[in-house]
Amino acid sequence: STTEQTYIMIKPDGVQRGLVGEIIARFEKRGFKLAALKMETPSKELLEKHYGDLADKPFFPKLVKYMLSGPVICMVWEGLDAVKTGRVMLGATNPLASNPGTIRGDYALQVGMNVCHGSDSVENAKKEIELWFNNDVKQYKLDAAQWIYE
Ligand code: YYY
Ligand code: MG
Repeated sequence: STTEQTYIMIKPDGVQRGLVGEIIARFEKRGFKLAALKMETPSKELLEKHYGDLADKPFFPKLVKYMLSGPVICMVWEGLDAVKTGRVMLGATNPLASNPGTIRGDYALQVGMNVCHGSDSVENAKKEIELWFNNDVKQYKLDAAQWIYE
């Protein structure tokens, strides 16, 4: 649906490497509507909740440490098939397998520093938007929508 929302986060390496504008621009230019945006220095507890499904993985402690290494940019993007399309725009989890033209395929080399996060299902997007934004997302009409949706 055209009101589907996804949670997209620029990780600490993306912020440090000056990729914030580039990543935002890709979602804007694609036609998605920005519904929420903030910079955050998340707590360990918040990150452990966000990545709760991965708590048993061997890379989990390293992942949390990396995510604590600097501020992140938190966003909600809305539009047609936003969750699936967002994942396609991010590229495969391991940047070595990400296609050129994707964010990870253009800007990253290793899985432990893959620049960005995107929700992997509508259900998880809802959970992540509640976790990171307490559901405080803006509602407004994107005037450009008449030139994006047929
Ligand atoms: O959703 P996505 O970020 O593409 O991958 P997940 O399987 O949810 O893993 C989350 C995060 O964990 C991934 O973006 C990098 C990191 N990670 C890792 O460091 N090493 C792995 N072998 C797998 C994932
Ligand atoms: Mg994931």
